[in-house]
Amino acid sequence: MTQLVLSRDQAGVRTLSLNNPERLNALSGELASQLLTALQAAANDIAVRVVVLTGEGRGFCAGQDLTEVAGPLLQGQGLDLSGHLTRHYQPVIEAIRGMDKPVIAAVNGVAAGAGASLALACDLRVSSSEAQWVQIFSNIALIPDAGSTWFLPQLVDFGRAFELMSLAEKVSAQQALELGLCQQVFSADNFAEQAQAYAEQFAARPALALALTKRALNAAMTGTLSESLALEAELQQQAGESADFREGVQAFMEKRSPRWR
Ligand code: T3D
Repeated sequence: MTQLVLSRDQAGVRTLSLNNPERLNALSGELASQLLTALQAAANDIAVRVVVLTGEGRGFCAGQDLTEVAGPLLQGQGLDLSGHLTRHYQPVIEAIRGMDKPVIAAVNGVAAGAGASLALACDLRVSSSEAQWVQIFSNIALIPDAGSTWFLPQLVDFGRAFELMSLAEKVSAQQALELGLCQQVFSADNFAEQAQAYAEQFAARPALALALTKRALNAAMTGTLSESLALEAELQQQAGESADFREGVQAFMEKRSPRWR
């Protein structure tokens, strides 16, 4: 079986790299399935504190692998796109958002269509200076999927989201930073190293506190203020019962850096 997702561990950071570079890491059903398995393994591995999602070669991900759909489509066969999304994309997006660990998209090259959605689903995004971001779906008369209609308007306003989606405008790394699509832009020359160093900052933080913060932020995106206040109280109780909380307070009192478990 071809390994379509490569995995590498360093300093608590697991880097998952989409590995179909000849097609700019376009998402075949098999690639999506291997990605889901890799995300689940990372979620369940206590040694993994942060996950980085990136791509091999010059692309991050060019969205749906169109060679998979071209045959049946051009022969006039009906395609079960809804089923395809539910089976292949939805579980991946939910695995990223549901994981109790930071997931960082390291967008090394073009992120198009569902590839851009994949990046937007991550908790944080860093971009190579050479990368391009494009909501490319309307170029083939499809609508944005894999969560883009939910994530993008939360980062930019409704009008800008609609504009990017309708015109399939290519967004440079600098524009992505200005729009809030990514948190950092790193030089293409040593992008992987800088992305790793960025991820290690999160790996060095108290893991439970970050996990519960992610849970609270996820809930806040759909809930009311009252629900957020109640959830914060519940999760803060959990954080407050951790050894890391005691260590954090003790370290502060002793004027030293904390040693997180
Ligand atoms: O099935 C469903 O459930 C529907 C779900 C849909 C979700 C979606 O993601 S829809 C959007 C699908 N993606 C696209 O429409 C993007 C198609 N690709 C492009 O428009 C361009 O490749 C890019 C703008 C992304 C990059 O352009 P460029 O000039 O840097 O690269 P290129 O030369 O076009 O691509 C390099 C190779 O990758 C090329 O193969 P070749 O000619 O060297 O053999 C190209 O065909 C291949 N490739 C790029 N994108 C895809 C792809 N092959 C299959 N599927 C792709 N999406």
